[in-house]
Amino acid sequence: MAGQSKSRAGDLRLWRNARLATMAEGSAGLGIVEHGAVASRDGRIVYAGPESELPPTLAQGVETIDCEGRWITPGLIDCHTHLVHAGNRANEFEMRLAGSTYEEVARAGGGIVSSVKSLRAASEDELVTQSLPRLDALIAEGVTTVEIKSGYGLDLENEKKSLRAARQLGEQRPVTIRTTFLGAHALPPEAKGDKDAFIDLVANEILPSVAAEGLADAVDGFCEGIAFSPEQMARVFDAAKAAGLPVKLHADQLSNLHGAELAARYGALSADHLEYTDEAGAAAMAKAGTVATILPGAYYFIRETKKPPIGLFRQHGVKMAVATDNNPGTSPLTSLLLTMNMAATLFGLTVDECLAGVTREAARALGLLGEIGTLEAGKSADLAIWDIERPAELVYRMGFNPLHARIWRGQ
Ligand code: DI6
Ligand code: FE
Repeated sequence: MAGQSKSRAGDLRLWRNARLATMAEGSAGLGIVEHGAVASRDGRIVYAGPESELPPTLAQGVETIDCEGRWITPGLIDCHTHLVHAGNRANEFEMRLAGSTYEEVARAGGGIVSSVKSLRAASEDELVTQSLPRLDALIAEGVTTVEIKSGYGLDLENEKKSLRAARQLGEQRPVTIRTTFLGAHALPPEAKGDKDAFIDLVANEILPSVAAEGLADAVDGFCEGIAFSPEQMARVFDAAKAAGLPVKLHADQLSNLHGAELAARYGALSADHLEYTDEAGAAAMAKAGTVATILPGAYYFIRETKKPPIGLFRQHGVKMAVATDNNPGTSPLTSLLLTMNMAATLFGLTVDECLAGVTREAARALGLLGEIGTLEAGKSADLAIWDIERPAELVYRMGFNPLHARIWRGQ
């Protein structure tokens, strides 16, 4: 995994006198342990459970941190961001305040394409410099893993530049970065309206080259009227499969093109947004084990009124992740805590669903459930320690950060 070299080996650490929300699968609710302890060795959890049952070998001569009754959750995971971008689109925000819709702005030459212009003009180092404050805002709230998509380069050189900048962010901060190649995000100006030719370029040239250099951990696309059709996305997914990369999809955000079913058909890790997904889509996702990534920041910011079918997801047993979708056009949001509040207030997710959505289910949406997302022996010792009385406070507040400490790979 990228950045593995940052973790230091050898040390045994113990956090005791804590309340744990282990988020372990199969345990009821949040997997709460009232008088708990977590021990880590070489950056991995070796014990998480009742302090009274801590193996004596883990309690002696180790660096011990008294948590004074604070809560420990898994480090938070933002599983859907476009965090590497240049400039901002506050001007389009003003246009929309004056009455234009997101689609109208996009069709008028603004939208994603204007961010493409800015990104192409920026160097890799400038991209890192501009993106670090956004990453730092997430980290300050206990985030230990961030997924970052490309998709503002839209040619070989600039897509690679974005993904390298994302990898660099992971070298500069104590955080795990997962990169996703989003070449099929929008049509660049030089494609002159020919979506099929551009998809050929993405599927046959850019994607294989990005994959060969190991720059992407997954492949994503934007399946939408203003972007690419399900048939076009399927060509990109076939190329991803050939390159051995898992897929995800921006699906059914502004209309129902049956993106959820397409994602499920390809065994996608996740389908994301999903405001317009219908029951057939939810059923297909459940069957395929595709996670529904809920992005309330974009829903809020573009003043969408159609809500994702949370009831159908519950009914069919679709797992739900919650993420910021941090991007300059539809979700300039860098708070995963506020995102949870939005998921609860706007979409009616429960506190337990919100917390699972930024830990266990976000890990699942990245294909990393074996590594992160719960407090269980064997996983990376990524922890967030909170100054709260009950877990609901993490969802309830708006704009307040109760993080006491953040541990990444045991440090
Ligand atoms: N859906 C979104 O909400 C973002 N990308 C996408 O496919 C928007 C990206 C942008 O407007 O810059
Ligand atoms: Fe997105």
